[in-house]
Amino acid sequence: MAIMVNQVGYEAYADSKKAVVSQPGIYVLKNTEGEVIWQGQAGEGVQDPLCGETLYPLDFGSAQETGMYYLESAAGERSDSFEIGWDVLAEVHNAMVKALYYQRCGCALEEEYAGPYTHGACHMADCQVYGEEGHSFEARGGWHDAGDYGRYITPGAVTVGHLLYAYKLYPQSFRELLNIPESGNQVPDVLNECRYELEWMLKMQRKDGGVYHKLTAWSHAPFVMPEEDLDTFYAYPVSSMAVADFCACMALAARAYDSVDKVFAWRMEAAAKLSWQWLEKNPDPVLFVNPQGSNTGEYGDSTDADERLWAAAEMMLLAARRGEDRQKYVAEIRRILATGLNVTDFGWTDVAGFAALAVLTDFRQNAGEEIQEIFCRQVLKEAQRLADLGTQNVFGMAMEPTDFCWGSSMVVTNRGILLALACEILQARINGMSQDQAQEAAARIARYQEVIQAQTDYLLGKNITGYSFVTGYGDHAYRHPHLRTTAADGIEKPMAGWVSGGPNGKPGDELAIREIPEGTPPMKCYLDREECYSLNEMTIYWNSSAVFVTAFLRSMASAG
Ligand code: 9MR
Ligand code: ZN
Repeated sequence: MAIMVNQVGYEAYADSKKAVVSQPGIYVLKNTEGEVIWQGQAGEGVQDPLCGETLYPLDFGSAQETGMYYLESAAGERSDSFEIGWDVLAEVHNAMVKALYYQRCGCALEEEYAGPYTHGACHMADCQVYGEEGHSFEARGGWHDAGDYGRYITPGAVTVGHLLYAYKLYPQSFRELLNIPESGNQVPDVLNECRYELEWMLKMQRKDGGVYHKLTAWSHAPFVMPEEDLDTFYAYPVSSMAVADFCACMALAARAYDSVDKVFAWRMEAAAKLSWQWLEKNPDPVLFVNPQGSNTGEYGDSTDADERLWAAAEMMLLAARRGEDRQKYVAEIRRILATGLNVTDFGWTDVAGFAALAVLTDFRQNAGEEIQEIFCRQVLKEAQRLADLGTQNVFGMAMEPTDFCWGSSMVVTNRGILLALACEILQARINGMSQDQAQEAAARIARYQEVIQAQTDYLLGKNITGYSFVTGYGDHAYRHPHLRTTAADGIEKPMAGWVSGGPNGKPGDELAIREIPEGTPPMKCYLDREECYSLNEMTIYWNSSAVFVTAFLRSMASAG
């Protein structure tokens, strides 16, 4: 028996509020006093391909009074509690941004901002350039990538990318102060927090514009606090993915910080231009593989075309803003698009979706109509595919069984980003449409929003595991992330706001392989165990992707 709900809550105004239940029949919605507020029948059973069970959808959308509630079956089984309210995602959204603060490296975390999760300044020593004996430099700062203490350029750029595009599109979702050291300086805290990473990224650039792929130890540290990890950190060789992601991210940030801090924006612009020159001089991919025997994250890739596309798109926008010639960037975008590259993903392997975000949210249409159309067609086509996927499982999610991979939570939320982008495109065009077309577009927007909501409901507990995949949010939030600080700090509760990687149909760590029988349906391949890094780690970029989605939903809530 199970009643699966979004354990954080549902927007009061929403006409549809969805749960999934394992038994057919009548359900009631009760408030904290136990009064019945709503009563209704579960829908028809669905043999669900994601979790392998027959389950029933339950929609209690007509319940719109704000308060705390739970659902109850005729047999008396209760769901976790949840809120019906206004802007119900505000807190979890802010916590997911704030969580990045806890990953700050090269400084101490003070009680004033970190509560009990303080630690001393970590990873303060200069790093060695791998393979260049005697060459070391100062590269303090940035965020620890994940449960490990490594810092890597490509995932860092992706994290900042998610956040800056989200901020650009939904600034009203980033108004609250997060109690970080810079809070109250008149700069939105999301920009304050991103700057911590950007300053570090700048240090990772060589004088020739090349950017070191990553800064890690040779092997992952044991489960110790970060200031106890005194291992040598190496700057690993330059990769063209790192250079291009760096270039894109700096160009994007140069625009984003222009009105906030001109000097900082100028530094980033100069850095972006330098890396662009490197890319021009090095047209062939310079891929990255870990040296034999080193076990820290690889973030390998088989192509750098998507990274170069993102760089070209952002350099084009920067040039346009400065009134400089943008033709060479446009030409590069055209060249890469002509290879038939997909432009719908927003992860560290495939960043081409960021180029789509850049180009399609540029209302001056600097890329020109033809390029604009190529991006647009792909994004809308993918959005429709995802919406159709959402009719094929009881959770209403845009997921197929094979999508539950390492870090499946980001597949879930990146699809939310794609759908949000499709909504933007349709919304921007609606005024020029005939009435029929406009009606159809409005229906599609509504449908995409529904799927984005389903992705979010899943993350916050409406899934077969019954866990909310965000620490601290929900009656049954997961509690044991694979995270060195949490493992070592002796505090029982992890800090709030970390998104778990989530179910992984191909478990990749020893414990998960041992405990999860082969053939287990993918959504069930999850354990809330610290050891399970292939199921239950957290990363900066899984958080930032989720932040984009909650920023979108919050903006809907304030518009609705
Ligand atoms: O997020 C990465 C995931 O997509 C890969 O499948 C996995 C194995 O290569 O690596 C993940 O990234 C890890 C990185 O290499 C090191 N820091 C922790 C990351 C999350 O597990
Ligand atoms: Zn550190």
